[in-house]
Amino acid sequence: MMNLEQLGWNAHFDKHCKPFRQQALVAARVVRAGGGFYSLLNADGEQTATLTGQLRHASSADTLPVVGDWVAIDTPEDDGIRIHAVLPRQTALKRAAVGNRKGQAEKPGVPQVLAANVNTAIIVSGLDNDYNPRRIERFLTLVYESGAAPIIILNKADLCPETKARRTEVEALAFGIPVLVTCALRGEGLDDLAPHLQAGRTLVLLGSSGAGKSTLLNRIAGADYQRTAEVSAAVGKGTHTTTHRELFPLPGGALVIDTPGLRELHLWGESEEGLASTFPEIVTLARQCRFSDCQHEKEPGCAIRQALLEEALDPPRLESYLKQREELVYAAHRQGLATQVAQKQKSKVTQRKRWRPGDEDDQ
Ligand SMILES: Nc1nc2c(ncn2[C@@H]2O[C@H](COP(=O)(O)OP(=O)(O)OP(=O)(O)O)[C@@H](O)[C@H]2O)c(=O)[nH]1
Ligand SMILES: [Mg+2]
Ligand SMILES: [Zn+2]
Repeated sequence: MMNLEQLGWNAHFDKHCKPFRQQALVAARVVRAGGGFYSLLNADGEQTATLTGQLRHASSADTLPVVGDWVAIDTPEDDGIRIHAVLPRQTALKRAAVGNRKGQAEKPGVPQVLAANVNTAIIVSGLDNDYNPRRIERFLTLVYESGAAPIIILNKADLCPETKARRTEVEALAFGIPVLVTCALRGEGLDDLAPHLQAGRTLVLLGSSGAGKSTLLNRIAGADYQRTAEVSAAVGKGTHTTTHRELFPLPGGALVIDTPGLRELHLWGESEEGLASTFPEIVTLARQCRFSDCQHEKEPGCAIRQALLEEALDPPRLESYLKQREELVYAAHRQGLATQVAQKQKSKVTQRKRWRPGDEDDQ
């Protein structure tokens, strides 16, 4: 049986759980969510719970429980265990929501929370056709914005004749965060992960389908926790083998969340801090522009355009920065609209078909 500390519990959650303890509620961690049901772990083992009507109706999609969340639950009664509240998150990985399967319009301004309370996010990139530095930069912004610490894993070293060059290229955009080159299939290159796998630490595996996330999980765990499958030879892409996010307590004590490869990653952010962390050299340059609101287009005294001329800055890197910034500005705009819509709707009592927890997976 695991105690709460082994599941990642700490003083932050303890403090925020106090009012719930007074209502005789106890804490548990969400390990899986889907179809309105939540699998939870605490000292009593694994249990399944649903939301109280109050929580379901009061919450928007981004405040409902997700994998990694700590929740306050009641004791089982005839209708099972119910989740009364989500404890404030220490970190949250969010992306702009994509339209759901039924093709319904996306809800403006509500991000999708991929996972919560993650200490370390492992960005996995295959060194085969999957390799794409621009995509790594997108994941970096997502992770920085979440508050978790990123690590980059370049996997499938066995399939790449130029691992050294690619490592150097990725190190240049990583600005000191760890870059590991691994072969998950043979279990090579994973030693440097050990310091991040301490007991009670939560990690998440992010990356495209087929990059080898589940293979890495199985390697680190030392057992086959997750199914893995060949990358399609025809299109060189993964087949979306993992279909839902799930948290696995490993024998060594760390907690690892495996995720399905994301088809689309549209950025979401409440600030530009994540962006600034991913592109520190561009932020530094921009501070040297003559005008503080320089758009780096035609203004005189633009340090960024000067750096391009001097080949001190790679054009694709700047493009990547500008594209991410545009997405973040758009997300902020939608968030503003959503706030207006929410205020208008408050007066109406519309209970039409609701978003259901679990509808959010890519599969
Ligand atoms: N050659 C080689 N193949 C690998 C390596 N790591 C994983 N693979 C293979 O790549 C394929 C995809 O691996 P998965 O672990 O299922 O990929 P995933 O990232 O979990 O994919 P999704 O669950 O679809 O998101 C499998 O056939 C693995 O055996 C590696 O280091 N080298
Ligand atoms: Mg997988
Ligand atoms: Zn400029």
